[in-house]
Amino acid sequence: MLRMKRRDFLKNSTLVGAGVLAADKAWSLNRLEPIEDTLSEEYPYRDWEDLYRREFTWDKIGKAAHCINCVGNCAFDVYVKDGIVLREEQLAKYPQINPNVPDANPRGCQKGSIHSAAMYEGDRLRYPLKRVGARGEGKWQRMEWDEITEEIADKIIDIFEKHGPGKMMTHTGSGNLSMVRFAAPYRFASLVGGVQLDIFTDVGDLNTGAHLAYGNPLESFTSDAWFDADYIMMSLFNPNATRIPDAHYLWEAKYNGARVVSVAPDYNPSSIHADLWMPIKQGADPHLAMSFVHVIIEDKLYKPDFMKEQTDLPVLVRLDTGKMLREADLVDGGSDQNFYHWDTISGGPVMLKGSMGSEEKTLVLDGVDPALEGTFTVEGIEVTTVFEKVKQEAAKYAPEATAEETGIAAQTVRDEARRFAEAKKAILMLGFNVGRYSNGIYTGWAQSLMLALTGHGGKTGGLDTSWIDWKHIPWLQLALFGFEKFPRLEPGGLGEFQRGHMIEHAREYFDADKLKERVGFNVDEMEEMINESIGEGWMPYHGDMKGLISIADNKFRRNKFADRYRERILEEVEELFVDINVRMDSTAQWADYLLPAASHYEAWDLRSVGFHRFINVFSRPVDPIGEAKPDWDIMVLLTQKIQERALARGVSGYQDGDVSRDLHTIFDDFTMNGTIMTDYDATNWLVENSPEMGDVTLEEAAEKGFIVMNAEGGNNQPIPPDEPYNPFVAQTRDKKPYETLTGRVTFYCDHPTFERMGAVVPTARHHAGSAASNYPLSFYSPHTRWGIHSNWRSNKFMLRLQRGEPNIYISPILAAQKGITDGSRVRIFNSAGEFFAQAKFYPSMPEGSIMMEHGWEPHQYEQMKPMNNTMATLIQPLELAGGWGHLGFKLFKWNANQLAHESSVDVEPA
Ligand SMILES: Nc1nc2c(c(=O)[nH]1)N[C@H]1C(S)=C(S)[C@@H](COP(=O)(O)OP(=O)(O)OC[C@H]3O[C@@H](n4cnc5c(=O)[nH]c(N)nc54)[C@H](O)[C@@H]3O)O[C@H]1N2
Ligand SMILES: Nc1nc2c(c(=O)[nH]1)N[C@H]1C(S)=C(S)[C@@H](COP(=O)(O)OP(=O)(O)OC[C@H]3O[C@@H](n4cnc5c(=O)[nH]c(N)nc54)[C@H](O)[C@@H]3O)O[C@H]1N2
Ligand code: SF4
Ligand SMILES: [Mo]
Repeated sequence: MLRMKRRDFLKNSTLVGAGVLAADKAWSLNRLEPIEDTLSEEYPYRDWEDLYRREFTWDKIGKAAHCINCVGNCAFDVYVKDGIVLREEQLAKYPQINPNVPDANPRGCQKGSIHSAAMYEGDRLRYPLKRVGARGEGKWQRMEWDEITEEIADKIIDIFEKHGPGKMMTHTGSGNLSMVRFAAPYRFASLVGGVQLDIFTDVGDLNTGAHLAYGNPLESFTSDAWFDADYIMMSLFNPNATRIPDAHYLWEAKYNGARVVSVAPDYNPSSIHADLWMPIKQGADPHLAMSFVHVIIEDKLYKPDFMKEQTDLPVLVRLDTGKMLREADLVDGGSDQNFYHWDTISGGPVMLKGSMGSEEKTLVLDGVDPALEGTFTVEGIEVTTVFEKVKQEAAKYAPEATAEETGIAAQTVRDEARRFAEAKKAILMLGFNVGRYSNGIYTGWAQSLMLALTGHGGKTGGLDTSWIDWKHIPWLQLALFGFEKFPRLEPGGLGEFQRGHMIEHAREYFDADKLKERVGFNVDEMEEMINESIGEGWMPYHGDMKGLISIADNKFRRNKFADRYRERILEEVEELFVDINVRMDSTAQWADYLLPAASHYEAWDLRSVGFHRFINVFSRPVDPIGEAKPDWDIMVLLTQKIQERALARGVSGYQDGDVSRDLHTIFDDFTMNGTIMTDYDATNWLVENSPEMGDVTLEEAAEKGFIVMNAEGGNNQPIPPDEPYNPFVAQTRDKKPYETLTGRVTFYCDHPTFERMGAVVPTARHHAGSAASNYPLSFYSPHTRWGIHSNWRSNKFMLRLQRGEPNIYISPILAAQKGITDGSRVRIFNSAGEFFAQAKFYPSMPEGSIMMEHGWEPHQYEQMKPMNNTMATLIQPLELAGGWGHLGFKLFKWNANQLAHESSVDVEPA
């Protein structure tokens, strides 16, 4: 009887009904009753089983990747039913470009695979909202797009009218790394002259040491080029958590015979698979690298031919002034960008080819044999070589002398230096984490020296900087308004530091004398060098703003001295703060106006950022949720309203230096006179105009899910069709000069700031850490496996794979000293701030450091007190140098990082 009745009921039940039933214990037990013979004719009809039968049905499959800053860039199939995304699955159809190299399939990670759930969670923004309470109070009113964009447009025009151009920050953060999403706000910023910070340095990802050496920090390996390396050393890098779809090439390289070494203070998820883990003391990487250099020189493991041709090591340096010998020293009106070798064949000085001052753009030595060592006299001036200077400096760093500092036994360094030097192809992998240490520039520079001495460049190895700058001219044209008008670009770390008045907090936090001893400068000297750099025009800084349009940027989560930074910025942009975002993140929370953006699966787009040659296509599998719109369309609407209102108010525009800010034509300009109105139009325009995409149509590309970039995609050199991409082959094989002052890999910098810091050649400095302030524990905060920064941090699937709330990692030994047990609540504090978290035991943690993965949203912490409140920060003055060859403000290439690991804390049970 019961069975009959239930079956009748179930027949008419809805999904919700079935859920309610499932909650009823007695009934659910019956429903799950095993059926002995599942093939029998008597098999009862059980409606709930249909859920499973229909689970793998859908209306359509679209294509997408994820547009945020994860550097993975993986093509997905997106399954849609009734306008809702049901699930996603790795596409796994990339071609194998070479039969001897493993393919790129399947690409993906656990976060991308749950986006179909996350995109419908409670923090998703669905409607345009206007603040009705105080900022941050959480009181909002829904508005129509038409009304809200009109109100914002009027406020933008007001700011122009009251303050003139240059008072609007229109910053796009790292959440928009796909082409159309990135181009939209940049194009807007170009038209209005908005301030845009460099996103690399804003987050601390720029490998400035690599730029200093190679003149290009973004010329690196595709991940498949790791496969044929026979020596790989990873430092400040945890690819098993942070390069999930690419890491397999490392471990496949190991099967292919490579030795893989991990240098990290903790036994991180990548160290566990390495042949050797070097448990370095936190922040000691420059000392370790210089001890490698020491052994390479002492044991004569270096390769003179490579050094002579590819590096500045044989360039002549004056003994009297310490400056490089320049043409201007010898010839009236001579260039200060021409330099000399001492030619052992002719026994005299020879001017270099290939330097910035030289007409002949080649590294070919052509019968010249430059001396690497010795002192010489040129027209009465005593000179020596850069290599002599390097040797003098390296002499200080015998592995026996640095062992105390690095924690690495001298014999280990000696053994590894030999293995590294003798490798056929050696790669030094530096995680982005290197840019977040004040001494990261020293690490990158010294590691470049290790490589240059041993002839590792091009196909024989080099520095892996985790990013390749592919050549996408039309993309830049779209973003930068045809190169006719530009945003007001600004160094990221420096811009935040200045605008956030962080120097006041740094002065309060750091001990001046200890800081100077550790990093080579104190806060007053740093201030002097900041002012000098801005004053000399080496780095641009645009001063206080009146309005802020923030796009895909979680600045109030990310910045250091967090709460004080936020208070300061909100005070500054009193007149207008618009946030364009997919979800209510910790920045959106404080806005005056919130404009809801389309998420990964809801807009047309393309993405090439990542280290492979595939441009993934986003085919807008579903329409945006609620009233959300693609970022491109939002900008179109905004410019339309600005144009309308400017015309109605009789405002034509403003002269901004040489550029006119034509508010009365801004919509026509933005949309190319109404031809590029939507996300689809912009995507299509890129596919049609980009030579690196070949002659594929968007329809074909969307069907397939990706475009294989052709040879045109390489900036420095063509992408080889059937080989992995190795950096600087154009230099090592084809003898094209590097984009550096001398045209060579650079190890001498006689810029005044480098001289002042005693860093004219690669050397070692400490980071600030506990020895530069009054708290005993150094603190570092790398990236988490279970989120991309703040994205997906509150997703239920991600939370249940970990402790489910903000946690620190602590050595059990330290914990015992402090009376802290695993899983207990602790307070972490210093004079900059405090926060509460769960303690998680991590036996490989050094006893003198605390680690916490960054990216939890402030509102996930107790009392909304985030980790970044305890993060004191600095600026590395070397990264502010300019007016010297390849050193000077360059977007994504040279300017100052925001540093993350300089502070120290104490911890106690809470
Ligand atoms: N899952 C996931 N993947 C991501 C991201 C994410 O948030 N989540 N973010 C992406 C982005 S934008 C970035 S920048 C990258 C960051 O990813 P990575 O470049 O890998 O950098 P981190 O995770 O910051 O730090 C890596 C490792 O550095 C080690 N380390 C810390 N201090 C030192 C030190 O002083 N010396 C040495 N030798 N090692 C040290 C730690 O062991 C840590 O595991 O990841 C990208 N990928
Ligand atoms: N202490 C410490 N701090 C750090 C680091 C560290 O290691 N330690 N690492 C630093 C690094 S390397 C990085 S990269 C930064 C990252 O920090 P953030 O720059 O803050 O990065 P996200 O959390 O990715 O923020 C991007 C925002 O974009 C939004 N978004 C996503 N997709 C879209 C879209 O399609 N359209 C729009 N309009 N918005 C979108 C998301 O809601 C998200 O909040 O953090 C830095 N901060
Ligand atoms: S989040 Fe990044 S790594 Fe993960 S699947 Fe998406 S694109 Fe790939
Ligand atoms: Mo990053």
